[in-house]
Amino acid sequence: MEITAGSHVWVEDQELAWVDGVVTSVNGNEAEVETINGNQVTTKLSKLYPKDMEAPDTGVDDMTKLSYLHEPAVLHNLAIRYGIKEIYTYCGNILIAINPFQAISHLYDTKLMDSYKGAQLGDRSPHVFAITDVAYRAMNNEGKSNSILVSGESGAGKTETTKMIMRYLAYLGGHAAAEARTVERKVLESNPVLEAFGNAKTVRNNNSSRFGKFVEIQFDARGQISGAAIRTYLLEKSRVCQISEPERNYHCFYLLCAAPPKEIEKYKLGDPKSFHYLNKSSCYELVGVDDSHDYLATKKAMDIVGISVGEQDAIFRIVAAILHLGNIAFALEGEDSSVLEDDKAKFHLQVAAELLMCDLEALETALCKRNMVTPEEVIKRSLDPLGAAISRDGLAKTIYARLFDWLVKKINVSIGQDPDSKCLIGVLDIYGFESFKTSSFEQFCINFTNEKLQQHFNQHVFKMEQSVYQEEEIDWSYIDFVDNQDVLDLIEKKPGGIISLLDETCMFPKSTHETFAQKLYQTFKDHKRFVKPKLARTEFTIVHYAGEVQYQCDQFLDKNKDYIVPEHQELLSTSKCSFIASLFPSLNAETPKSGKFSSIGSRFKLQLQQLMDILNSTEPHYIRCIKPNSDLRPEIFENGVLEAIRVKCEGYPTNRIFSEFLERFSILAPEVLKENVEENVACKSIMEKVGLSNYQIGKTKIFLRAGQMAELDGRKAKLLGESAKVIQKQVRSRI
Ligand code: AD9
Ligand code: MG
Repeated sequence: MEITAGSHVWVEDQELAWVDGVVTSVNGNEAEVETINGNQVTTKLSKLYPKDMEAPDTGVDDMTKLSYLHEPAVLHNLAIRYGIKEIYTYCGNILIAINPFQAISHLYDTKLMDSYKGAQLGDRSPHVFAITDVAYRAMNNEGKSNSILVSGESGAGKTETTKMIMRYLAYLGGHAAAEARTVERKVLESNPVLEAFGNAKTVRNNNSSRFGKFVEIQFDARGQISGAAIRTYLLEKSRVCQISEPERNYHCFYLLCAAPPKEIEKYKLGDPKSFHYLNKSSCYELVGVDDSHDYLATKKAMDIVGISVGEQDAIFRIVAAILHLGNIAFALEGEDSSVLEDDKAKFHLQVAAELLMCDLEALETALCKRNMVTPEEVIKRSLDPLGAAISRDGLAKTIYARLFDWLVKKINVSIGQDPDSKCLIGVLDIYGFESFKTSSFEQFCINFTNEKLQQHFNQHVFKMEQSVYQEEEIDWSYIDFVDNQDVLDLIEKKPGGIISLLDETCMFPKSTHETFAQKLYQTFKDHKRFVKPKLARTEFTIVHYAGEVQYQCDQFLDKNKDYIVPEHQELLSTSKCSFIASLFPSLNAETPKSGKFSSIGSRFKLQLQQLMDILNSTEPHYIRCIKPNSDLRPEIFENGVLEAIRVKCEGYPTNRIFSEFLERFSILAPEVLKENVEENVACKSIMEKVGLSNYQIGKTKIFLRAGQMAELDGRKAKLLGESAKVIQKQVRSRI
């Protein structure tokens, strides 16, 4: 569109992201803009976006109704709606949800659920219930599985949204008889249990999910919930032993420290500040969270999902034992051996052994010594204090990870699977894109997941666009498909991708994180998506679809090794507590041999592929969550919403029903209305007169390429301006 003096535009702003204004003059390829907050800005013409002067003040509830589908228009529309507490907006049939960070009254109550039941999408204001209702109805009517994929950056509201979806599904597919309601109650109460053990406060979110979750809710032929399966992905184990300011460890540790006195005594707990695994950050309490209340609530939820009192005792005994393990400090003895540092360390060792119900000396040996197997004999070699501490942390992480897996398995068994169910609705709540000052293997896996989902999303949006075009019988064959396959290849290609190279490095005994980094630099020196930062020796950058993330290789090798120290395995498999022993079943031919390397990265890749296979067999529905800040600009990354819009812009982002188009633009060619031709012919004449091509005429709508709407508006404004001048002239000449 030609931008001239008088054009209404959006211009980038440091503070507000975008501000609107009027162009006062144009000089070559630069323009002067007077913004509504009274500033004069000089900027390149290419940096200006036209503002739609005909957009309604209250915003539109569906982004596809916007005339200009560009970033400022989209964000402005969301901001207007957010201002009037409308947190949901559609972009076609994708739901955008902005985190309100406060309870909005009646937004999720039963009355509202009633009103969405059976309603067509778009009949009522945008809502998570509306999308869920569509999925449920599609499942019932077409007998096909559906899925609802919730995405967005950390803290954007994915988990809360997922819980609302599950509540609404329980409402739709719930049972009338009280005794039959246990299935849906178990499904719902699995959330607080998993959150207690798998969520923690991070920089970005006080209740951040540190695992991915795919809940498959099964329905019977009458559309009632008949079973469910919960799959989880890659729990962040490192958090158990390593937290930094201002984060927290997993909630369960603080809940247990706030338990009633009897429990505190039983588990020999006390002030969380006294535990090494908790006191590396000074954050112990969360605003608005009462840990002692949540302890009891978690136990109640455990009751409901079918975890017995005895199992609960064992679970919390393990949680307490991990805290005590963390306090076992080592000191140097002789040249390179270690001993318990002091009496305090001895006390904690003793308590840990009691709680884990294993032999005290055996525990100490397992922590401080390693067996060296030679052809002749087995020699016990001492570890130095650092080695012993690493061994201790490894033990703590392994126990915790196995406990978490047990919980998931138990919940699945307790809810039960319906083998006859033909249809399911899958709900995906996976960790959002992350980029920290130091991003490690966990972020690498998380961001890999998001790349995978983004590809699925792109394909889906593209397919939906195609189906609209097909319906209108227009030619779409030459529209490019935006793809991120190159990033995925970089990460997962076998052989040759980063995960493959990492596995190779892990298997080669002499390698270090430095040799790994060198291998990456060499292999990918010409890869578009891979960058070696200047002067870097162990860092590498991936250009993700959502932005660049710099990874630190330091711990990639260790974190990729799923490895249990044989001494630890032996110790715990002989625990007198049958619960604990069952977490460490003795080895048989089928389980991987302890002490042998198995790759977390490769297993995760496989799990993701299986997830994608399931998703591909369902009809997907997308919800994109946005974490707002004062200017509604996504914090770290360009948001997925904009990504969706980018996909759309490859095709015909704007379409208008013929009559609407004529109403808006017939002024550009008033003669066509007089000719009494078909509406589509009239639309064509207008486009021809204005000199625009590449648009398409469908059966009921005209489809415009990105920018064409703005061009038409520009012409219209110019025409109106000129006719105003003519009128002024006429008026003046009469005076
Ligand atoms: V992470 O990737 O797991 O770190 P999520 O899951 O996207 O992240 P979460 O759902 O946990 O974010 O939301 C963060 C917080 O925002 C919640 O703890 C609530 O305090 C708040 N929130 C989110 N959605 C809503 C809502 N619909 N209404 C009210 C909300 N508050
Ligand atoms: Mg979450």
